[in-house]
Amino acid sequence: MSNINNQTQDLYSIELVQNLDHEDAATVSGGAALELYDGSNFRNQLVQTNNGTGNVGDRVNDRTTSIVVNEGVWRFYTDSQFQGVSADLGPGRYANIGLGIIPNDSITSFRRIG
Ligand SMILES: [Ca+2]
Ligand SMILES: [Ca+2]
Repeated sequence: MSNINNQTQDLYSIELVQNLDHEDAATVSGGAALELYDGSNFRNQLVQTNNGTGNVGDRVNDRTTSIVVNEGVWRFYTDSQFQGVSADLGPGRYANIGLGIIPNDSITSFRRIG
């Protein structure tokens, strides 16, 4: 019985996503252009967004350790208002940005550049 119930739920979820407009569907499926995580290997999501910001705010500031770029090229900065050390990342999954990309737990602003 539990297998049947699981299948029913999966089908319902797929139908729900298809009924949403493109932007909402992307949010439901985790498909925003950019995703920031507090932990390495994409643990503890901080933000998923399609927009840059001059200041990520206290909840997110200096916490990012891993990043998923689903779309575009983004520039990340250690200081607010696009100042400080920066690094550019195109589409890909970056499991630990502290390993040669930009210092761990430093990102304060970011914007899409391509
Ligand atoms: Ca972190
Ligand atoms: Ca910072």
